Amino acid sequence: MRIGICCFPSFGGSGVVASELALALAEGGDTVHVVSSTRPPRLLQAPGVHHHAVDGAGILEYGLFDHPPYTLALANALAQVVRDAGLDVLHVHYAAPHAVAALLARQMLADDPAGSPACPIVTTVHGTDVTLVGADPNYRDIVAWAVRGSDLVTAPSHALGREVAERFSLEDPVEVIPNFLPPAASETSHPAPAGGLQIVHVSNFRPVKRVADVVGAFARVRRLLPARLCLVGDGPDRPAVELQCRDLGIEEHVAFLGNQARVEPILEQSDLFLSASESESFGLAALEALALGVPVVATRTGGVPEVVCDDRNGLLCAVGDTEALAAGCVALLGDPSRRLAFAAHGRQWARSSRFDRGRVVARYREAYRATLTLGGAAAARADRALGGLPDDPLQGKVEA
Ligand code: GMT
Repeated sequence: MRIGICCFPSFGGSGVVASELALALAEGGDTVHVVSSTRPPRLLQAPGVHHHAVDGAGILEYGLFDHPPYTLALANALAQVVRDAGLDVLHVHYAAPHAVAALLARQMLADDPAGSPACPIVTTVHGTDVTLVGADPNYRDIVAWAVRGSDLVTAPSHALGREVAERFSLEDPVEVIPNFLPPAASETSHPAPAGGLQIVHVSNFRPVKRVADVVGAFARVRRLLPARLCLVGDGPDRPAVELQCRDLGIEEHVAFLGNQARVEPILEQSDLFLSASESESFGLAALEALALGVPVVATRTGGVPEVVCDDRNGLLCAVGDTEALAAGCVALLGDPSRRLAFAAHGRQWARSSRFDRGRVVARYREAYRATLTLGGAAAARADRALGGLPDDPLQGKVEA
């Protein structure tokens, strides 16, 4: 098949899932075209994957726009790639702006006098595109339009699948295809032992990750155990978290490692993975930790309980309960035999068929094939959706 993939070039999350999927599909013989603003980090060395960079910023030189209209440049690029590469299917990751741009591209091609065979659109929602962007009144209707107009919607967890179906009143079922374990995530790199007890947290330091709770919980742990905390990733909350560490007097026990192309060597040197997210559709970093035998202490939210088995390979607590997060860390760090049992369970669970790369990629291929027979049904739905969006079922009635 000729498959187009559109994603963010991010170090984690949807960008990683999309990149790893592109690599696996290309490895299996499909022709893969990735469209993103820059080459995603995991595709820097991927000769089998064609990359198309989208640069909407050049237009700023005219002085007309305050911000580059990236979605328009992306729609333009997607239409070109669909037409020139003769794509069979276009798979977009994250609804906004990717699904919106894909629907615009489809409309452009439908009106193209040269004609172009209809290319189905598969949208994978990843979490905040539904829970944050999709809930924002400034974006809700256009995200709903794009999701409803996609030929197939997939979600990495049942929790997010339910939420997107309910929030956007989808007519067709959402297909739940879990994220898979990237091949390198289960390879042991045998780094030098770090010594002592190490807790690791990996995120993009956005408010939804509640990194302040991670640090708050860690400060409580420090009162009882001589542990250190490794913070991997970068984002808007990092300066505040650095300040918080200084205020709490724990800065010498906390390492800020920034974005890392590969987190496995750091995970392997760690005894515990700690996450305090407000919401989390899946939690890929937690899965990667489990695969390397690192138990998880996390908040019970969204799809996390589908990835972390409470009291088997991790401990789950309520969002915002830093005391419980700290107690979970102390319970596992202070009990090596329980920690080892959790580590063994996690390794087996994360490497089970449920998260197996070959199996998950085969499910995506089946999903793509199924959309080939759908024709213009979704396009018609999208046009109808423009005319009358349902009231937001999760937010109450919309004023007439
Ligand atoms: O975690 C983030 O904020 C990044 C975000 C993304 O879209 O890149 O991650 C989301 O997608 C990942 C891959 O499916 C999931 O593992 C994360 O749980 C999900 N994040 C949230 O739902 C907050």
